[in-house]
Amino acid sequence: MDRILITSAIPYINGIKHLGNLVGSQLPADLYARYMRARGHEVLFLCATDEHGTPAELAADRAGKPVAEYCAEMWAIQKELADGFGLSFDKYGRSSSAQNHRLTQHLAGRLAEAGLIEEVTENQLYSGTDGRFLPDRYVEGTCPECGYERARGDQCENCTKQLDPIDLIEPRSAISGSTDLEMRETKHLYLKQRNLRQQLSDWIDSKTDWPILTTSIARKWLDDGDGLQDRGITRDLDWGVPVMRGDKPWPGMEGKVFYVWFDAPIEYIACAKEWTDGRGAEDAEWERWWRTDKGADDVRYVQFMGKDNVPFHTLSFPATIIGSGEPWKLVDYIKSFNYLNYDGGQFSTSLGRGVFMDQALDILPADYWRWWLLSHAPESSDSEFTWDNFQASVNKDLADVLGNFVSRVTKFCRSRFGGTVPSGGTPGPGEEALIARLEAGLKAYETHMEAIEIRKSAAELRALWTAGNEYLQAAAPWTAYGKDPDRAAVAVRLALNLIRIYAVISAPFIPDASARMLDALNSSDTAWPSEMGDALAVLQPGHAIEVPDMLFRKITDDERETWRAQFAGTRD
Ligand code: B3M
Ligand code: ZN
Repeated sequence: MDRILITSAIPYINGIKHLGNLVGSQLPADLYARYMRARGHEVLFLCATDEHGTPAELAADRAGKPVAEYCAEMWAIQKELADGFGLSFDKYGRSSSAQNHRLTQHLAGRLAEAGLIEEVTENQLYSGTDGRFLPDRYVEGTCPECGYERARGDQCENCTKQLDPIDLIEPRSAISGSTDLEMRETKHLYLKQRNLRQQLSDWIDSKTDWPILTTSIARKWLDDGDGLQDRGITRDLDWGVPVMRGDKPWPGMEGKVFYVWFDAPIEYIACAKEWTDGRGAEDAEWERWWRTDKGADDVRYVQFMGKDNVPFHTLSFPATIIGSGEPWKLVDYIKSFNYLNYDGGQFSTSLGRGVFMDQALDILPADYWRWWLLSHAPESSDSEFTWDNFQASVNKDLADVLGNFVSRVTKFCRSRFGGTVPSGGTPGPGEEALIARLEAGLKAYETHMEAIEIRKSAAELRALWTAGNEYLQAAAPWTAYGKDPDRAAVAVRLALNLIRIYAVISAPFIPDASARMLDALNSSDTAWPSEMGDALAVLQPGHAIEVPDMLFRKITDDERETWRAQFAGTRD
């Protein structure tokens, strides 16, 4: 049994996430967590809301609420939606937690002691109209790297380049749109990342098994020359973690807070402490996941994120961890994702374009979305959500293949065998051929799941469902029943057991439907089918089953068109 620590990039607090956000980190992380638990490993799966920085302040402003109140409300909403999608976090924390405040201040203190912090007096954009400094997202303008016109002061969404507001061409205030910006002097702390360049470079080079998407982005910023500049880790903002050197004031830094990208990844660690503190458990319990001097050496740590987050996780956060000189666990594997597009364009939070998590659950159960999103995860390139494709996948994979199998088998069992697993007959060549196919398919599925190859995993799972259907079609127990009831009994017994196997192996993708399948079988046996022959004998003759309500319904053409129109424009 292994121990696996899994974190998903923590979503910004500012509003409900769209399906592109969901498939870019939280959902695949959940798939992996569920799979690893199902295989008997010990898993700690953490996520949280990212509550600091300009996104939170700007959104609270727009909502006309104090930012703390806004964050508390949005946390509850995001948590409820995460539950609605079946995201099985062990803890859904908050980057604004006391735990994260303390740890962020502690790590900053450690970095200062290690000589890795520099105080820099610099010029920052100041808006006379707004009467304040404009850090990060408070400024928008044209990206100096790629020319994208709506680049934000912290990063260009288009080319992923990390930016400073003063890098932007034709900068304007995101609050007022005002362009009468001036430079004013202010003092900030800089993390001397350049001192750690060689260590980071060697570390990235040692990760030969990482996805190319991850390492290519990391190497790009390391090799670019300007990729690993020292970075300002404080801001002139009200909301955030107050700048302190451990638990001591930091002279000259009064009234300033740490930069959101400094404290957000630290929440991965602090969240584990929230997890134990919330239950009154000992620190040792979370430390064995995070501190290599307390057992975390045996942990495999896997992170999930969209490609725009990769520089922060391959360079900035490791710089904090390594620079602290403390024995914190470094990530072992980073699974990153391209973007999911929406029906001929981009999902857009600011424009409200696409389907958002709350809207998705309003129209269909989570499993429909989970299946489509995961089976079309933007792994090797960007992928696109279209209503035609969504309808086709749901109707075919879920309704026609899996749902139909379950319905036919259970109904036939009820009508011909009194709703109990039939006895009699012995397996023949048809059954043997199916078992061989299932064994090979399951092996492939496991290999892909372990490698976090999500589309390939989904394709294998679908192939396993199809194999059962084809067997059933060929065995045709409804025809066999008349002349050879034992033949029919063999097929139905096998097929009922196959439903249990499907429930177990499909649960990481479609947990609700899987639970309903097990319910219908009156079984709570979730043992992984490591030995196919044994797994096909779990439900013994005489065991009573029920016919479940329809597992998956089909999406009609009318619905498809209604939804296409409904989600074409802007939200609300
Ligand atoms: N909140 C960006 C995002 O949601 C950011 C991730 C933080 S991970 C530590 O894409
Ligand atoms: Zn750009």
